[in-house]
Amino acid sequence: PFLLALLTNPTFIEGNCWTTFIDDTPSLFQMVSSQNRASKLLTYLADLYVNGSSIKGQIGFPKLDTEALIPTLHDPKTGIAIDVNHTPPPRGWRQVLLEEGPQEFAKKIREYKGCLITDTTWRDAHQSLLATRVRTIDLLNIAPTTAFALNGAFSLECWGGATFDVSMRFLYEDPWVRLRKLRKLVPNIPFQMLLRGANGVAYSSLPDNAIDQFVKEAKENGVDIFRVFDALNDLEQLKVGVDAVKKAGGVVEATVCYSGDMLKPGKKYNLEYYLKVVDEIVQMGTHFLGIKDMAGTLKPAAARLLIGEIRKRYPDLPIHVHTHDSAGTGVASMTECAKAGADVIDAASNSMSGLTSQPSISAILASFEGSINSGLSESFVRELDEYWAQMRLLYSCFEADLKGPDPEVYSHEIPGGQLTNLLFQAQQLGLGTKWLETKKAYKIANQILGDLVKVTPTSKVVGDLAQFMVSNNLTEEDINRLAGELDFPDSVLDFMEGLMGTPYGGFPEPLRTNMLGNKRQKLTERPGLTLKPVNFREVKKELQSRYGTQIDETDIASYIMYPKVYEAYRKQVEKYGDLSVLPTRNFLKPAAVGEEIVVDIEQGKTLIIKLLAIGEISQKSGTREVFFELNGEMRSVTVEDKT
Ligand code: 3PY
Ligand code: ZN
Repeated sequence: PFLLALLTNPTFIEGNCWTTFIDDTPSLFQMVSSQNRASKLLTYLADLYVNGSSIKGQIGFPKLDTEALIPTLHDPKTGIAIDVNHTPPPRGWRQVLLEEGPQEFAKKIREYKGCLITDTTWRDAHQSLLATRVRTIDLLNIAPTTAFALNGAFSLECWGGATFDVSMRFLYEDPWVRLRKLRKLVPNIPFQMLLRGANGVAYSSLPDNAIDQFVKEAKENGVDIFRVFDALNDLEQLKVGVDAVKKAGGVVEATVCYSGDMLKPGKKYNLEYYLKVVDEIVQMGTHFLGIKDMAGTLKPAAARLLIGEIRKRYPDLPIHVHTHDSAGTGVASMTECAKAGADVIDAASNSMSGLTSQPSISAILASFEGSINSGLSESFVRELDEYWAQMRLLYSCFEADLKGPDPEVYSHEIPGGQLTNLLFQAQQLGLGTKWLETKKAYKIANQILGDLVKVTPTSKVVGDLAQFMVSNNLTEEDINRLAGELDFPDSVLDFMEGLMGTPYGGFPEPLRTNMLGNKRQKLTERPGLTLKPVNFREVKKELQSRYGTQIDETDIASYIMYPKVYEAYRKQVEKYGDLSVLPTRNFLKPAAVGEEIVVDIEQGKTLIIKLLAIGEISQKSGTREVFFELNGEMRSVTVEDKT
């Protein structure tokens, strides 16, 4: 391709060539690189046509068969349309944060007369409803409109949690690029991420310096507010994350995870327990207190009591509450929180709300009406949601297909994100008919493990044990009796070893001793104290030797968090190039012969691709040649037919 670029260059053709021509004509290299990119993209499209989608979890195709329309916002007072692409977004809370720093920002939020909203649509809502599959391109397309419509929001939760590994693992995208690009388009609303304390965004603890480096990069690339939690409310583990955010200069939202219904008699996690954890978090030092109701089991009466008691104890402490609408009580509970003194609550765009996601923003605004200010415009929220209604159709092939609220959540306590995931896995494993059994087993597995606070990664431990019990037909008695013989899932052994910290009330014994046998040790202190610190220089050298010199700090962070996932992601990029530019319909659904696909591979550079024909399978190599028209020129690529 380089030779072709050289031979077709007008200056070269005219013979006006000088000795440094190649060095002085960088466009030659750009041309080669864009031709390479185009070839890789064609390889993906050909592969998709011949072999079908390889995106894990996809069932069927998007129900949206057209390009999504970007809604127009209208000034609520004048009714005049706003040109969001040519008007800078108004000042928001991020300006307060940037100008006055985290401490003053927190103080101003506490002083705000009302209760502000965090919109979770870009993270937890699609994590909970659409298997975290929403792609960067679809967030970027709506980002300028969002910057206007949600200008008064406390934050946009847009990063962390499962979005980090899913984007590399299943969408072949770099999560850091997503963050940077969104940041450019939304300068006015604070960005919020979910950090799993000493586990970073992974499933068990990492060395402390890995958490520090990750958080520093997250802050530098655009995250403002860090909701830091530990899945066991283990404060030593939580502190690792909190300290990392403090060092990076971010806004700390140290969080207590709320598990089950605290008003149930005999509950291990009761009001007294939560107040004690809150006291310790306050001692640790935080800008905001997060309350994380990951399963949606915080009923309105409990919400009133819990937030009311914390407010009485700490009148100046800003409180931010997160919930899921799994049982259908999200709006009522969040309204109670606001009335009891919460400063911020979480909600999602209407079409991305309800069920295992967060409650709907419009429903919250309606229930606040007349008594609580939210800082948001109801008409903007509805206009913005026109986009998400289309996205729900575009990503229909990842719907878990839950039909309604699950009041049983008060009993099984499965977190929102996991509920849809487990249902989906149960279906995939052929346990679909055993879904009810899985839920029952989850409850039993939780009891076997000593009644844990269940959220990533401990919810995965309980879920894995539950699935293990269902697929092997094991009872509680079997688990206890055969603990030394059974081949338990790794996550269960990791938990028992102590790699996720220490549960409140200690580990279940003698089960722990019997399960670990002499296969694994028992950690007696937090994992970070014994894990070997990362040698970043070594990691960088290693990655550069494999992938070239363009490796930067964010690549290093991704690799440390998920080494295997990062390697697989790089392989995909090597084969297909940057797929994040491909419209989602064309990413998930094979093009029809004659269909035109328009791809903006970079600003001002558009590829117009048309699938022309598919060749016969070669009996010798098992491959097919696929013919395209690319910006008017014929191109073909050969791919293996795996069908
Ligand atoms: C995550 O850790 O990804 C969660 O969403 C926990 O609720
Ligand atoms: Zn959540």
